[in-house]
Amino acid sequence: MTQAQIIQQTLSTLVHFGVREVCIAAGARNAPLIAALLASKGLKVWNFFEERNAAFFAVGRMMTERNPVAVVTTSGTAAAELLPATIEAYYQSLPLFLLTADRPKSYRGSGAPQAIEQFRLFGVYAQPLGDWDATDDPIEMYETRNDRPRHLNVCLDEPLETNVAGVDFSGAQKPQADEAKSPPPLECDLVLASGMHPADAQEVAPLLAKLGAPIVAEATSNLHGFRDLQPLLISGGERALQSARPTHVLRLGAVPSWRWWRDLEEQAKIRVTNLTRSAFSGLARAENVATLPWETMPSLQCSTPGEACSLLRFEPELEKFAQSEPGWMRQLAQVIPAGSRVFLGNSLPIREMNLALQTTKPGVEFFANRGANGIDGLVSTFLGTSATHHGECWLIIGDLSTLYDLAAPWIIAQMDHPKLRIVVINNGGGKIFSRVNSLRTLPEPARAVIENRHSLSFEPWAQMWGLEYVQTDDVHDLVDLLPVPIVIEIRPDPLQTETFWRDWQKPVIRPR
Ligand SMILES: Cc1ncc(C[n+]2csc(CCOP(=O)(O)OP(=O)(O)O)c2C)c(N)n1
Repeated sequence: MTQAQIIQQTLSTLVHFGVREVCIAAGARNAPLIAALLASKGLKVWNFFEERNAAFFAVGRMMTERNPVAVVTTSGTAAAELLPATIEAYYQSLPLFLLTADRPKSYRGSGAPQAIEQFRLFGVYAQPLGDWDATDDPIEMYETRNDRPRHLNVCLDEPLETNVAGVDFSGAQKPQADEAKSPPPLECDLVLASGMHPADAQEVAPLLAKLGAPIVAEATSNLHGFRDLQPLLISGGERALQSARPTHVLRLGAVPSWRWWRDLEEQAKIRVTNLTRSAFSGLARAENVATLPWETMPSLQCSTPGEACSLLRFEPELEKFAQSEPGWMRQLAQVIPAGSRVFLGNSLPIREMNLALQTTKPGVEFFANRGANGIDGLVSTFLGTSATHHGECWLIIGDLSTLYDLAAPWIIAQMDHPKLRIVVINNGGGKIFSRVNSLRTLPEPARAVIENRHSLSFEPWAQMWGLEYVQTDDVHDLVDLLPVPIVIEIRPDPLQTETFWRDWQKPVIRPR
């Protein structure tokens, strides 16, 4: 193939898979691809200076819009920077297209400048779709499934062609999902729900109302707004689950963040059926575990085995500990306006928001990166989820997670979205580790290292990117914020946080 043919074939492949949005991070080797993409019609192009942000932003775009997105890099370690976001996309079953420019195949294994082993670079995490250079013949693409990351490695020789034609992306169609087979009837007495797109929550809510089993739902399940489900939704999350004695659990959406779910590993007698868009069961045990594709949901015949499992309900005392971390989640939930989109960071925010759901306003949507539970790329993913949302967009994130992604605000200048609220819960390190029982007995110096304790402020970060900044301990400062992007730094009271958790984590004694 000539270079022009390789580029045409590459762009046609993106059209074939329904890509209409790309995130590019430029170098010289991918300049011909960039020129062709910019000369194309019907394509939204985001422009990044580095690849990690580009890829995590793409994850955010796919998560909310549910369309494939491509990320385009130059050769060498630039391509390798895509790995963490690719892993996240893999575990969320998102159609991320990795388009990496490369030197010709004859350079492989030579150690020549910017010639690394790019083919199959992403291992199991991205299916190789092509590895094309001048020695290859043109091919036609037949594959259509769009539920995983794919890698297209495109080898371009010098002189690099810059006068290349684009293509028309406006006709790109999302490939259809495979026809779903009808699942066998299903009996379950407890529902766990996490990580569902609001449209999926809407789809499954009538089924759950009919089933009548208790539902323990994380914020990210997006189930809390449904009136019919209110009698079934059990408050208290993890604590309520400790009182549960189910025989058959139906898990919906992403893998839950509760300890109780991890402990199910050892409880092989409890049957688990997963109904999820990802192919993963979220449990290492195979005994008594089944995983159904989300598409089977409309034909699911679901009933309780005579009696639904009974659970105790618990209400956390968040008002009493208003300045604790969970108390702050309640305060934030009260001021986040109806119709906002909220992205929750790993690790504490996603757990703490589960306790504050009673106070959220109608139509608030929650998202999180729970594919691989990383604390990297969260600001970028949030910005991807926000890029085309018309309401307010809130990120609630830990301090170390923020430090991971300091370059993320680069893309804000290209977003037509002023109402970004980035809330950094600055507790001076990775405080999740102070809650892990087995680590509490470590000597103090070891705990300090593991928590990465620090006394950094996020004000200079906001200033660097031209974002408004406020540090506050009064939630009233956050009411009716101006429609400009703002970094909000909150320093919860460590003593209140400690006391809250001590009270909340008392073992649950179930009455006989
Ligand atoms: C990329 C990555 N590195 C390390 C971890 C392990 N890890 C989990 S939570 C955490 C600390 C998070 O600290 P912070 O963002 O301040 O949030 P907090 O725990 O205080 O809520 C770390 C390092 C991870 N999940 N992802």
